[in-house]
Amino acid sequence: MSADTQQAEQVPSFCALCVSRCGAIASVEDGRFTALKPDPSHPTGQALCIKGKVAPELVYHPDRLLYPMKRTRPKGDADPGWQRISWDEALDTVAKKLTALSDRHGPETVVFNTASPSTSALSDSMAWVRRLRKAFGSPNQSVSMELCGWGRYLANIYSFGAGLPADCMPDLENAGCILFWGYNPTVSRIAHATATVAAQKSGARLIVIDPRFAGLARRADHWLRVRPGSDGALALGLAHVMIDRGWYDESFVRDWTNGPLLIRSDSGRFLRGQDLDPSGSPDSYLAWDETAGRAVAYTPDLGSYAADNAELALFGSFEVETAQGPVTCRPAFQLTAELCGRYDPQEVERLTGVEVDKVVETANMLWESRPVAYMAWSGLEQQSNATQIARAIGLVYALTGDFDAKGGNVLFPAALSANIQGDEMLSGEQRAKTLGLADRPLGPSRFDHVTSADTYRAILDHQPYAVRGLVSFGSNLLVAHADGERGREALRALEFHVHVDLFMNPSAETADIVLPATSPFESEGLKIGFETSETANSLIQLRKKLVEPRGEARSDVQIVFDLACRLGFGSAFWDGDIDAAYRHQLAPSGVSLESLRENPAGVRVPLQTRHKKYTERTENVARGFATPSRKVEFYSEVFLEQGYPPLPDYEEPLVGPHSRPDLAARYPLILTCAKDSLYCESQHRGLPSLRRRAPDPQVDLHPAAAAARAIEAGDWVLIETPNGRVRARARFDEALDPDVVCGQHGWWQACPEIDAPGFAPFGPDSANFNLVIGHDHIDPVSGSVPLRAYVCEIKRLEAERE
Ligand SMILES: Nc1nc2c(c(=O)[nH]1)N[C@H]1C(S)=C(S)[C@@H](COP(=O)(O)OP(=O)(O)OC[C@H]3O[C@@H](n4cnc5c(=O)[nH]c(N)nc54)[C@H](O)[C@@H]3O)O[C@H]1N2
Ligand SMILES: Nc1nc2c(c(=O)[nH]1)N[C@H]1C(S)=C(S)[C@@H](COP(=O)(O)OP(=O)(O)OC[C@H]3O[C@@H](n4cnc5c(=O)[nH]c(N)nc54)[C@H](O)[C@@H]3O)O[C@H]1N2
Ligand code: SF4
Ligand SMILES: [Mo]
Repeated sequence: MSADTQQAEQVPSFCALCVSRCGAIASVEDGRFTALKPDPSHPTGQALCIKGKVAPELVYHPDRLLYPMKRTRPKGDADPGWQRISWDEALDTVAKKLTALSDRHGPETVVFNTASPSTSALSDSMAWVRRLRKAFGSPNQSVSMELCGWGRYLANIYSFGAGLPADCMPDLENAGCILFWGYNPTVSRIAHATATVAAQKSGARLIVIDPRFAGLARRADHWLRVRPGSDGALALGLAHVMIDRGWYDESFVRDWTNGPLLIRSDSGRFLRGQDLDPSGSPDSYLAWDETAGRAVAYTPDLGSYAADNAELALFGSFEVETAQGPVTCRPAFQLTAELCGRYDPQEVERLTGVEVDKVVETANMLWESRPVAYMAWSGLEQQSNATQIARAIGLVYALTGDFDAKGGNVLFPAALSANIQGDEMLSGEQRAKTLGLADRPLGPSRFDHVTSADTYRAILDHQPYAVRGLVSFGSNLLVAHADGERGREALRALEFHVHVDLFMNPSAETADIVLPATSPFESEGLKIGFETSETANSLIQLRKKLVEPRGEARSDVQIVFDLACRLGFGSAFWDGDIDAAYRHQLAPSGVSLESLRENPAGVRVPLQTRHKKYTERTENVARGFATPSRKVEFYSEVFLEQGYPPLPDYEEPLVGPHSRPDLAARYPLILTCAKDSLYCESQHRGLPSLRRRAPDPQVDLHPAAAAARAIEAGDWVLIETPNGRVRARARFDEALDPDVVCGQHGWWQACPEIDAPGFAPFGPDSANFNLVIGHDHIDPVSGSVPLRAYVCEIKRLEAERE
């Protein structure tokens, strides 16, 4: 050990730069943060990625925003004329402008927007930003939910009444079989990758479903190279094999899903007590009792069937005598099985490219190697059929019977804490004004999130009303979301825009006021639970401020509290006293702020996981699931009522080769994308140690596809779609389907230290991937955008310019 290292203070910490939140030890020398290393004693500290290791480069980057600034020239002008101002002036201006918009037009005309906590330290402040927004009275907050969380958290609420797989996390330690579907934790959540490798060492099987042979696919028992966006067909095909061969948990299906409940063939609705007898219950359902040969009632409030020993039919078709005459009814599971029956392995191979044997072997492994723990993410979120893909995978999962079972997907217990999101401050009347609610009533708006497209529409078209203000804590809308040109128009049209960030990104450039945020290493951050396991969730840690903030940067939490006070919400924000707020938040946990400050490695609270909590009874009524039937809902009447398919039927990607044969000749390839291990989304290209390793935006393609286009590895090429063209550098990947190419989004930033260029966010030299994705064909339920399955063509750039 060198003398230097010996002198360095070693501070237990965690890296907050992405969702992994890796436990770490930071070195601080003479008030300077110099290194970050893994802390194997921390539940997420087995390893750090390179971004964490070079975090000091982020902290000391020369382009960091250091002072509040205001624009002095019109929006759209090449030179915004940024002028340094004091925090007092900045906060006063922001408060004055926002109050004026609220008074004149209503608080809903201001949208709050944040970077995703999965790709930034917004996790420190997210709940406080929500509280600020609710105190202000706006129902509108955008955080890329339509691209990054819908399929993980919200879509399966309709099936399971819970966020599956992300709230009910994969219990990797105890899993018999791990299923990663459109998820590559080697890049995106290193704590999951290390836990998976450990689980494999103790015998767990691994199935990876990904168009690329990337990350853990190399260590998988089965890698399924699915055609981008055809995942719904694959899920239904797996479910078909499982049902057909009897590889499913029949008692779970019978007792805990709505599979036995009868559906009227005339209306597609559940048969209800009232249908049999007008004085019967409108709330009770019916199932078919095979022993008695008649319908038997099920009452959700009681969670039970009228006859204890009824043998409930899962299959068949039954004539039921209703008050209006006989009606043919079938159990929901019969309809589910019929849907899946349309996707036999041959059809699945035709649609998805996954061979017949692989489909059968994978279904078998899911059954034989239970318990199954699964995680699905970006590969499935950014699709025009994202909701039904998530529900189709939920269907496969229900067949395993492993929901909330040890080694399955478990709702881990959490330390008690006060809910500080301020829900009580937003009235029902304001909530009803959430953008997007009218068009997609089951979508993100129902759960407190608005999409970027709805935000742009409200700004530009004043639909359903005019949005005039934007408060952004991080985020880079114009690069992270599709339809950047319209986004730019929208941001320029805002009456007032304040952006809080570490860097001046292309979306911040149109702001009126820019405020400098600290990196997580310059500020405290409270984390209650590290999510990935019971042990991880038992840890509460108050990340220490390692070094003083750069310039006049403030933490997001500080800025929220400062703004709240200026806006007159001091009483809801402990009069600006953040410690008092933390004390309030921590009170139910029994852990004091002082003990957290004394123990920077964190304090553990005892937790005891209870499994299969849906079986727990209160006054003899089982808890069940938080759905209308209190069962897992294969068949959703809620969907039916809104005009969506009640079963998770497969729909081709809307801008794919099958649904748009008219485009196929000109755009014969399928474009998807993936994250880079070196960079988070549109960040970090300015860090020399990272940029040196990957200086250019890449597009991966099969050598045969390249040869057919006279493209050599390393050539600059154009990715062209019906919506536009952007540049990237060709990289070969022999494991790809020759019809599939995979790009990267997020390129704009330069790295002058190593002479690596920036890329214009718009125009002919742009490398802004999302410019080539259109916004016309989106998931009808969630508004998700097909960033992962779009027709395209690749051309050599020189050829193009001739
Ligand atoms: N290094 C790094 N880490 C990150 C981030 C980052 O940008 N960089 N971002 C953070 C954020 S915000 C998020 S949301 C998470 C996301 O984490 P992941 O979901 O793991 O991220 P991706 O690499 O975008 O997508 C996962 C996989 O989906 C595959 N895929 C692409 N199209 C399809 C498809 O049609 N079907 C299937 N089945 N798979 C497909 C890709 O090849 C990729 O390997 O990562 C977080 N962590
Ligand atoms: N083609 C394509 N597009 C995608 C994706 C994809 O996989 N492919 N992924 C999508 C996904 S999953 C997501 S989540 C979105 C991400 O989109 P965004 O959430 O907008 O994330 P970034 O593009 O990384 O922009 C983050 C900005 O926040 C700033 N920032 C970082 N940390 C902090 C902080 O602690 N405080 C403050 N105030 N600012 C901070 C950064 O400097 C940066 O300017 O992109 C989506 N777009
Ligand atoms: S994976 Fe990397 S960036 Fe993410 S928390 Fe861990 S060290 Fe930080
Ligand atoms: Mo994300």
